[in-house]
Amino acid sequence: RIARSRHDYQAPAFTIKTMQLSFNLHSTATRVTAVMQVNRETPGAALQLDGQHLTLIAITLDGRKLSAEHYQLSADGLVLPEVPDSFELCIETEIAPQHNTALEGLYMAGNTYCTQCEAEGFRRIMFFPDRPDVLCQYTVTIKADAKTYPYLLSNGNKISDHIDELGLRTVQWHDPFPKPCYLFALVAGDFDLVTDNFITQSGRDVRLELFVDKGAAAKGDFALQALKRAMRWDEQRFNLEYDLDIYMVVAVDFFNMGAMENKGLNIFNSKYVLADAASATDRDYFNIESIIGHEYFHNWTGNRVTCRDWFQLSLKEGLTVFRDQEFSADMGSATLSRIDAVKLIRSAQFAEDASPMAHPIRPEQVLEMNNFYTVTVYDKGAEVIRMLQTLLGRQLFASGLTLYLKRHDGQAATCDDFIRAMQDASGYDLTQFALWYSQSGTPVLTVKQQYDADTKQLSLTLRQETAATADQATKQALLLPIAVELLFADNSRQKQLFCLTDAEQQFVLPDVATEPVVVWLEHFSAPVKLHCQATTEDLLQIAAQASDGVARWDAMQQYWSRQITAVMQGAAVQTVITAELVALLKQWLELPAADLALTAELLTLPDFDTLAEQHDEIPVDAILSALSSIKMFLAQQLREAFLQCLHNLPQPAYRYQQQDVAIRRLRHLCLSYMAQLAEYDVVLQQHYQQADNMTDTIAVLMATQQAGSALFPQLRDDFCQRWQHDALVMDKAFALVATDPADTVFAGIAAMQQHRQFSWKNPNRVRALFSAFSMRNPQQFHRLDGAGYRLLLEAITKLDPINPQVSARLVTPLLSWRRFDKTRQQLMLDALQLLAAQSNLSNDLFEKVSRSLP
Ligand code: B3K
Ligand code: ZN
Repeated sequence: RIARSRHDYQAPAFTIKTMQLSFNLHSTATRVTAVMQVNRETPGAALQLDGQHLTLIAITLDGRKLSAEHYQLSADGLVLPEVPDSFELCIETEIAPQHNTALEGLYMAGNTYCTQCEAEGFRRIMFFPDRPDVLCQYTVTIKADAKTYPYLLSNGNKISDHIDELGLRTVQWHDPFPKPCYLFALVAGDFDLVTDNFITQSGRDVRLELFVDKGAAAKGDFALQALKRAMRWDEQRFNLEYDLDIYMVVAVDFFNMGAMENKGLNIFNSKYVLADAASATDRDYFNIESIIGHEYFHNWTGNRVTCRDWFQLSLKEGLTVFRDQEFSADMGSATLSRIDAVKLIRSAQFAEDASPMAHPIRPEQVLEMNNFYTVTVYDKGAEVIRMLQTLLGRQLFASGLTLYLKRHDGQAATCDDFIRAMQDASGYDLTQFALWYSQSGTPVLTVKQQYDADTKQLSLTLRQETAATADQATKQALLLPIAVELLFADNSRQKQLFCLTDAEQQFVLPDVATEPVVVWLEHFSAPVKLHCQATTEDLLQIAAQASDGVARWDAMQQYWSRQITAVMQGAAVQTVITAELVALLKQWLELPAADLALTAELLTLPDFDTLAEQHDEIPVDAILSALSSIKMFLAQQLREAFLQCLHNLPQPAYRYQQQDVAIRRLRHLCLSYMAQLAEYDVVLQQHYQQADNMTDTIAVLMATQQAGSALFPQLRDDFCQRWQHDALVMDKAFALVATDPADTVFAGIAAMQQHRQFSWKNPNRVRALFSAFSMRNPQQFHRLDGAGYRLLLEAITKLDPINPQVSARLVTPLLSWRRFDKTRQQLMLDALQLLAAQSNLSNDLFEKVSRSLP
């Protein structure tokens, strides 16, 4: 198995300008024909085409049929050693979509044919240079039975559609924009169609079509409205307008990830399209809006300008995540969406940086590209773009983006191209900043402040250090934008942005009348771990007064972390959670801030994963027990305050709307503490029974589950019973079973595997049961008898031959075995070694397992 290196890039030896691709659909014998105009770029080179799981039927070159001695066929492709400089190549293949359980290439999602080609799935459809820097114009013909497949879709504009006397439908599509093959898409099926239109800023009328399962039309409305908001937003914020006359979104039930930005024909996991109040939560609505936005924004950052090679993935993904985050911030609560993003970085991304899979946002070495659609490439990538905007300011940043898109329109570009455009548009020297693309690891930022009352000088000393990571031994100083707010005793405040460029630097502020409390890393201005000397009083003051809601939340996170650490080290809870703190929290609950959701966030303890990242060796049991005793203590101390707060808050009829989301968030926070106390069982039960929307229902279920309440099993069973016919809601039930911290979880998971909605072939189901268990049930996953690890091992073993992309995602928590105590290390290592010993391990799984073994 050969990994590829970023430095080995070579421009394509042949280019292909046009492609006529025809499909004669059949579940086990689909015929695919490609007619390509090929041109030589490198003298003397052989033509190499990627191809996997394909049956080759015929090849013709300039009309002459080639016999076997003219080409070499292998499991990975086709080589034609001697070809002219310019020629027409016609290839016919046969594939079996029905047997394609990897869900890459052309496959069947139930009765629907659909494709997923990114990163390297096109090679499962046709022999082709399956690399993002070969762009061509596609004309696609699809043939299928008209009755069974009323909709035959591909990219671009429909140019013909007819049905012959035998009932065979033939539809042709043409996409005028040259694109790499990873953006090709095809869908055939029967759907409910929801339509709308959008008038662009220049006055063009774009038809919007959303295809959903039969009977689900009403659940598509929110996604369609979100799409229109995204289209408007991109015009207003970045002056980017949609470029085709039609934009289609198809929701399918079998999908490896969230969605895919195929040109003009997005394919979505139905989980991120379908919603109504009864079956979707506030979180689902948020995700739908952000993913609809994300895929739409790719039309410019990804499609019009694509990546030269897959090492550049963050060029489109980091940038597009940043864009979708800005969109979400503008559509709802900027504070809440930023808090969510920061939580993800601090838990999952920091963990990845500390794992054997550590990589820079632009990876250096890849065996299986699908393994690099990571929280580092995506979310740390987005943080890097955000830092750029912070450094340049919104306006120069926008000019840089405009220049980048103009300069590279229609091209396959690199991260360096992006940085160069930003630099040229702004006049900033971004040489040091560019290190963020090549250096992995999480910098630790240590800050000190010193105030001299005589000279009125405030000195701030900043030190950065990045520890070695699995992939990189030595690290350099990065350019860190440090946003700071100074809070003075007289309630005045001052903002400042420092650029830290050295390992250690001192910034001296003159004329500072009194010593301020310093709010560091406002709005999480850089993705670092912060060490600062703030006292607990300082933290509480920041939590009460900082002007940035994220900074207020962050101060409380630091505060809670300290108290949790104290309890872990043996302090009694009642000495750590002081009467003053309880009084303050009471006050917050009695007079919640204008932003109710922020009040809820201030009272939410950091989660297990975030706390884990504060330790080199993760003290599983100590963290869990400190968390639960503090939670119980707070529930007891604030029992009336929670009840009162709950009663004081209105309970508006369900709408997904910012103020209402905030009310629900605070109500649910109260319920999560109240569930700790059996005396409130009646209140919780009532809430469950009266809930007329999924957000409230799930809140009670999660509160009782996490509290280990006796109510939980009965509510969960009721829920499963009620929703047994709805697969997407059953995913929530599967996850509720799998994240139950009780010992009975194993029996529960075993039973759920027999549920008629469960299928090993459906990634949503598998993730709902097994990712939920391994990533959100630390109590049971990390059991000292190893049962949790064994359960995951069995699932991965079963899944790998079916769907390697999903099995490789499942293995992630085991990779970090070095972070645990000796007993757990051994148990996790045993599981990994058993995996490694299996024959026919997929490349996906092999890469991760082999990187993690000693
Ligand atoms: N670009 C796709 C991800 C493809 C993942 C392939 N394993 C979705 C997105 O980021 O928008
Ligand atoms: Zn994306």
